[in-house]
Amino acid sequence: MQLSEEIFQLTQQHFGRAPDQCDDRQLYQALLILARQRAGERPAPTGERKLYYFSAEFLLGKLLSNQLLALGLYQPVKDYLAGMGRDLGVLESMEPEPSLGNGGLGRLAACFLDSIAALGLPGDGVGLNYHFGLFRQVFSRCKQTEEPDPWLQPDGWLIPTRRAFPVSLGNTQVTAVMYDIAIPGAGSGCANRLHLFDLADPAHAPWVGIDFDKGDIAHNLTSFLYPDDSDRAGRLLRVYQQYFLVSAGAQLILAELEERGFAPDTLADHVVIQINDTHPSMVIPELVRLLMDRGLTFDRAADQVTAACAYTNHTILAEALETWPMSYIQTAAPQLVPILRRLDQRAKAAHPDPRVAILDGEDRVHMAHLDIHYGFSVNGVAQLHTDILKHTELKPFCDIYPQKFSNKTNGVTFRRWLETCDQPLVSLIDDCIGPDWRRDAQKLEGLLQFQHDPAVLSRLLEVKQQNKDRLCRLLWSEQGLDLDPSSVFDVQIKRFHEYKRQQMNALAVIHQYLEIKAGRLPQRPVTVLFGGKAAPAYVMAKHIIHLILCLQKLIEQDPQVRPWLRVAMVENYNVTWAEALIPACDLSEQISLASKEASGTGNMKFMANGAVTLGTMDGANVEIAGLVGEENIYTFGASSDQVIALYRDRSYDPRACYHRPQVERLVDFLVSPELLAIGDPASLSTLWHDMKSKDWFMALLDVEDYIRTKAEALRDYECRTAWAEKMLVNIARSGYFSSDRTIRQYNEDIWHLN
Ligand code: Z2T
Repeated sequence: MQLSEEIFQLTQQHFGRAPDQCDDRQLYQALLILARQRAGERPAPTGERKLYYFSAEFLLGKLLSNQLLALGLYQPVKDYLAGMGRDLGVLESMEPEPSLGNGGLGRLAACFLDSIAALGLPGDGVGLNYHFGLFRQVFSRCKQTEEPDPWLQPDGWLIPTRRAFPVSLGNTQVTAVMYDIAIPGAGSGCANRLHLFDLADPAHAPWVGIDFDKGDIAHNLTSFLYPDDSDRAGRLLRVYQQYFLVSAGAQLILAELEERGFAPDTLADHVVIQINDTHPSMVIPELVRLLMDRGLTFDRAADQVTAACAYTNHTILAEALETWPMSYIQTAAPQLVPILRRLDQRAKAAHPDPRVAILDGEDRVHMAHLDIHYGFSVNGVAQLHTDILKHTELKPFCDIYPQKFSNKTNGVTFRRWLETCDQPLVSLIDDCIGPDWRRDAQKLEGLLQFQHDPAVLSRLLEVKQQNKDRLCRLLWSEQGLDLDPSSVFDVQIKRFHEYKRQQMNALAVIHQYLEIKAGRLPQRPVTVLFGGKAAPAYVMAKHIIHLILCLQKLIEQDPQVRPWLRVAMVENYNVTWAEALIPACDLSEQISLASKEASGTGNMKFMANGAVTLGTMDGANVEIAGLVGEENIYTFGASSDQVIALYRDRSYDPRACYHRPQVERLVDFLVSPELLAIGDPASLSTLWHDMKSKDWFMALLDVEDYIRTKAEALRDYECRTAWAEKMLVNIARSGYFSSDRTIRQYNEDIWHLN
């Protein structure tokens, strides 16, 4: 059937009217149903082995464009709508964004599902159907407040299934029911599934703030996503959630294994489980338990599970490493306790070194240790991160199991992060090198032959300007911010965390402010854009947000500074905002303390959209620098080796850095009369004290080099042709960071599917 006919039938059937009589919501709904049907009908990829990607988070973002693109319907639908004077972008704004993740880890899982399907590999996601996604951020009196995010719609993307599994949680029996989201692969003709488990008939409790542990488990189990990024929520409900996820997921694996006609003791031949950080690590003891129920001995069960499970580490931050008191597991999943004790004893018998113990002297379970002993693969997410794991953080394990360790540098799906979010740039790329880069992002290197082509370079600058104009219109209509599209857009968007050092960027803003006050004007106005959420309980991160919102207000009120410097913090930063912000960015801020950002993935998205990076030699920035060369990136700051030595020797001295004259006046501005008149004195002075005396993530160590390097970048920006060359080289070299490449590597080295 013709596309237009099919849409006509759908709107007739659901709304009793022709498409051109439908409002935006009805038309959106018709397209959703069309995509859901088409994707649902696609066959699964075939193969003897199947991947299950276990993750507590899948940060999908809006799905309509993405699904249409994978189904080959994106351009046809756009053309069809254009013929009616309608716009896909407008329809998609009807869609609530499924924010079932915190940040990088959850978004990585979503990019991976997209690539696994596009490569035609048999692999499904396994996660939880949170009824409330990550909280909605609202600013009130220059502070973050949190509101619930009910994202579920009556007739949305979820496909109910007949699968249901019993799960015993402590002394209550509950039923896990399974919902699916179809994940069609672009160009592969098949579709995988994201399985989201939920409680059957929960009587859902209303929003009760952030204290999820109050109230009873059966009501709250799949209500909320824990809002912690690179941080651990040591809460009992989290253990319940994790166990519910892995028990249902493990039962699904064994049911499908049986349906495929394979015996339980061949698990490892037919199944590979990728464990996305330690949140789903209890799948290991749960599978051992279920295999023993099916007649395997403990040792054979443990061997099968070890040969089927692979673990990805996403951070070296100590506060993020999960260790659960055995008493919590005793409460939430007592059936796992004897299994965990036996797994621990078996590991201790082979490896008595207490540094590699699963159970420590305080009867806490070290989840990462469990994964490393009882998995066949351990990977980091960027080369530097993997090196630090092997040589520092996990060295004792690497000495025992050197062959288990490998690097898999993260990647992002270019279908979302270039093809659908930056259409002006896509047209330019297509005009230069044709469409083949869609299949193989490395082909973007073909752009290098235009590095000195004035026509291409000036078109590239025009594309960036168009994207900045579009962002300005959006920020004006959605948030009442009126920005200057001719200013330089300097963008830092990511979760608020001290190690990511938004506070250091704020100090650079203060520097620029004081320069303007002193009559030293920049060559061109600068707009410093921020976006990101702080975990509700992360007090210091909230102080940093407060500082930025105060600076924004201060400058808005200052007619001397406002024409030259603006600060704009986007409210409720999410995937949808990222899709508008990234194409509009000139300077990409990636300024984490070296060694602390495992990889970063925003850095890759910015690069692909023609932003130039201002960053430390941390995470994947190191690989970006290697690909583009030093003339096409601005790096600064202490190296990871230096930082690691400073921590090891406890020799970082924030007071000494503070007393450098240029630094002291920036830090002291936090408690200046101007700022105290705007903000909360208690919040600002707490941050001021912390910066001077603790500064755990060493913002004052790098701040001078940072300010100097940013000034250099802004000077270079004025030579527009030279800057456009940098943009072009960044786009051309970004193909390495396609998640299609990452997934090929996972498959070749770890999964061995097909
Ligand atoms: C997260 O987003 C990341 C690490 C975590 O460690 C937890 C969460 Cl929710 C437990 C991020 C890293 O911070 C980032 O560097 C990395 O790019 C991303 O995971 C994906 O690997």
